[in-house]
Amino acid sequence: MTDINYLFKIAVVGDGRVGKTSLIKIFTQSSFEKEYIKTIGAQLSVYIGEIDGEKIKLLFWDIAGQDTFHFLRPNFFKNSKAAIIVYSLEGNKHGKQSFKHIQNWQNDVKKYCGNIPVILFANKADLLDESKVNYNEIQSVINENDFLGYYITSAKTGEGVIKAFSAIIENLFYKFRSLSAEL
Ligand code: G3D
Ligand code: MG
Repeated sequence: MTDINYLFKIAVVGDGRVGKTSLIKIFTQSSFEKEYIKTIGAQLSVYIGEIDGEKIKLLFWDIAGQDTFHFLRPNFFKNSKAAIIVYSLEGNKHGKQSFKHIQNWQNDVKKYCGNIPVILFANKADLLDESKVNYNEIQSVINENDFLGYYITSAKTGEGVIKAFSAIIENLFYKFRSLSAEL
């Protein structure tokens, strides 16, 4: 633990069943489900990696249930340095709803975390023909909310997953490294 140079908490939000837990699992290969799900309705996964020779540790917090979660939001979001909003590209009602709800999730992030970097994952790409992806629609949500960007991912095939997580991690790392250089 003592050799960790940077420690960041990242909140992962989005509607139920859009693939949050599956995506995190691919990236971190680890999770500590049980005790946290029982106590605060969220799952913690840990990732340890290295950028430019510096060791970083990431704590991904991912909502487990949707209903009881309401009361626990402040704790869930507390001290998050970045957020990932996930929605599903599925063409069915569930997918469309999850896109509409991006704004609600972003409102929560703003309310509890202020102006932290947010990135959007458009997941379940394997269920939608690429020609059917409405890039303009995604881009307007990105622009309206000042998100860092979006990544098309599939937790099933692994497409885009590492690249998407790396984007948010690098953003945090370079931001905090330059902050600590100023001290
Ligand atoms: P959540 O954590 O956001 O609630 P989960 O979502 O990660 O639990 O995923 C919900 C379901 O969607 C799971 O199905 C999971 O396997 C599936 N899933 C997640 N990501 C993808 C993806 O990119 N493509 C496809 N096709 N399915 C995905 P099951 O049936 O295993 O419960
Ligand atoms: Mg989950």
